[in-house]
Amino acid sequence: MTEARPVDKDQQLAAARVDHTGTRLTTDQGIPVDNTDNSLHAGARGPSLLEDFHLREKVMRFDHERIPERVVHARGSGAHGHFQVYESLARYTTAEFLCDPELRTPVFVRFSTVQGSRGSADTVRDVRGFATKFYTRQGNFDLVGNNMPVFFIQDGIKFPDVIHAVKPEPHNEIPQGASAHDSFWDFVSLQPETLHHVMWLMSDRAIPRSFRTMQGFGVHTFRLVNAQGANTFVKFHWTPVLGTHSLVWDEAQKIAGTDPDFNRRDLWEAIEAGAFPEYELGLQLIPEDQEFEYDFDLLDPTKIVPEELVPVTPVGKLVLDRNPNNFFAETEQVAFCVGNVVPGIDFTDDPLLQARLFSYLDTQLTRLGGPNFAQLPVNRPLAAVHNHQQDGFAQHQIPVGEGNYHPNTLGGGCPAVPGTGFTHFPERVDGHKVRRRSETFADHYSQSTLFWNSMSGWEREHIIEAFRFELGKCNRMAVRERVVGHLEQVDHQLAVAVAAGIGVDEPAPVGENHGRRSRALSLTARTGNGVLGRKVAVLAAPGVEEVGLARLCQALHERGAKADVLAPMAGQLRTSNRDTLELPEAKGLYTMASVLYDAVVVAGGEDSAAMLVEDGYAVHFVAEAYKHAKPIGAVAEGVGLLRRAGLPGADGAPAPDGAGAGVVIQSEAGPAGADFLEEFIAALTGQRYFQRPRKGVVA
Ligand code: HDE
Repeated sequence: MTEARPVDKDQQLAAARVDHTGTRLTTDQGIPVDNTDNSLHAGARGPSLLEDFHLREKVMRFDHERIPERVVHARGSGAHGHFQVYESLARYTTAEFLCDPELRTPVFVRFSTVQGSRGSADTVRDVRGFATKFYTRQGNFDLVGNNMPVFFIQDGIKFPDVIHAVKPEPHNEIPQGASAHDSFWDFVSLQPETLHHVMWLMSDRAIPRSFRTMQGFGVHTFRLVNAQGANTFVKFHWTPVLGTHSLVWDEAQKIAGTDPDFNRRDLWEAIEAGAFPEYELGLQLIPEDQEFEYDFDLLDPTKIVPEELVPVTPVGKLVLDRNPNNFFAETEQVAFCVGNVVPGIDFTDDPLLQARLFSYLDTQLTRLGGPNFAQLPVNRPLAAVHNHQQDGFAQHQIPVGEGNYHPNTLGGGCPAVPGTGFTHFPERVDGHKVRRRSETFADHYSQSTLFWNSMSGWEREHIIEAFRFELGKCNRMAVRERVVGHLEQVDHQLAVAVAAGIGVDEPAPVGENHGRRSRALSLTARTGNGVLGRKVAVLAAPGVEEVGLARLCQALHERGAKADVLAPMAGQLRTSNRDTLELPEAKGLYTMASVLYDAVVVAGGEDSAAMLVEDGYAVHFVAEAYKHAKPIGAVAEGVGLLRRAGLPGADGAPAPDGAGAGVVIQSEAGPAGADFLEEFIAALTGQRYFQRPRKGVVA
């Protein structure tokens, strides 16, 4: 049987595109419209007439533009790309896209936050979704993961509870995009299985710098099944090539105001600029006979498999290289479904996964208005679709023939069921029907402690501050106390530090910390590859020294970083030799903020520096970047701005321990030299400098 199939997803999507360039306006029925600015009236000042079909249709279409937003993960951003496996994984699976290194499988990825509504800010403290649809030749495989490897609950029946608790409260719909409120923490305090995920949520993982610098995890244990029918347990990991990087909390909150689309914009701009986000797919492979080797249950989604026990093997690469043409048609209408697996990939009995297998298919009926959503261009498989499923709202195909049942002779017995195809792994199941949690799921604290132990000093500080912030926004003292009680089970010092910040009595120690760590859990182990895609603000004003400015921009550009010259007047800049510099990005200093950049450099030039030093906005810009531990550079006269901002060491006096970390200064007059450039780029590679003392910074 031969099937006609489009060569690739782009071609399939292109067939659905409509380009209005050079066309004339019509109604939905194709009737040419003569005037779309005035409705049909009885007299120019008279009542509108019911017969105005253009008015009625135009307004009707507008009235129905919205579909229900996703009940979770409503706020999202998508991109197209492709995936390619490095070497055949035929030893483990029959999934063709994992076995043929020549095959480039098209994908669509949607990143999201969980709690907030569609218009909420990107940088809130929340879990991020990382959902990937692989359009494989054997049908669609959806890997619907998150940027944290564990989940709040163990059984899907608790999902409505945890989501009701974290969503805005029902009586006043407050707060938007935030877990810092009573109902969430009340739930956490009563449901200790949430603790491990809550530790991740209070860490900087919950405020990623970019979707490009975020890990992804399949969370559940899945199965890979090979041609012999042998099964291997698997955990899926996405590792960003740029490293895993986060914001700091103060910054994240400010960005929510200055650029609520921060992560979305970053993804869009990177792809438009050709700096395509890349992620390695890694697998943790666990032989079937090792299912019971661990002191946690592989079926428990609140547990990780530490990389020290089972290493993550890189097996392939995902590249995101095309932005959607239309947000609604693609990003909003994409329908992921955990149940979409291809031959060679299968489920386990993880009770969270099992509930998801129901939910994702079900939710699309409300969101996308009926059962034909798989026909939408972004959801359509590349593999040919043939079955007797029919009718329903918005059927776009015209099935022909009479034999719409199986078996049939009227349709020549087609579509045929040859007995090959997806075969469910024949897991042997034996048990009583019980509404009970397995005892192997009972330990909620050991891996919470493992996570805490694995954090560096600054990561721990951030976690403590996050707990203090969140619980500090919680009005009920009893809830705060109960959460501290759980933290005491994780680590005494953590509980004491949190309690001290939220007016709760110091808890008595309840036991020993087991002392185990997993290095891979710390962000310090995930620095990635250099400065690619980093954004640098170069502060300049009229009279800027142009040779050094040009060298700096070029050096950053050559390494794949982006330099924005920010001057008080956008668009043009007079330089020290009275030339006029056209600024390609017409961004003015006052339209931007330090929180939107990864680093700051103050350019040289006497007049330029003199003006910036008198500019409160510029002074704050530098001081704030310092406080957020970002690399800072200054050339010659530009150092004056660092002095005015009170940066330790800028006045030439020795800086206290760590205070000068990531601050690169060229004191000599003249253009930025090679040493300065090299040192600054090295500082940029270092990402953030949390060793700087935090007391006394005024921004
Ligand atoms: Fe989801 N989840 N979820 N979830 N989830 C949805 O499906 C659900 C869970 C995740 O970009 C919904 O199409 C249940 C874990 C992502 O479109 C809904 C349970 C993980 C996305 C749904 C979970 C996720 C969703 C809402 C517990 C990480 C966004 C709209 C049994 C592994 C996909 C939709 C996108 C979306 C249900 C738990 C990730 C309601 C019932 C665990 C990334 O069906």
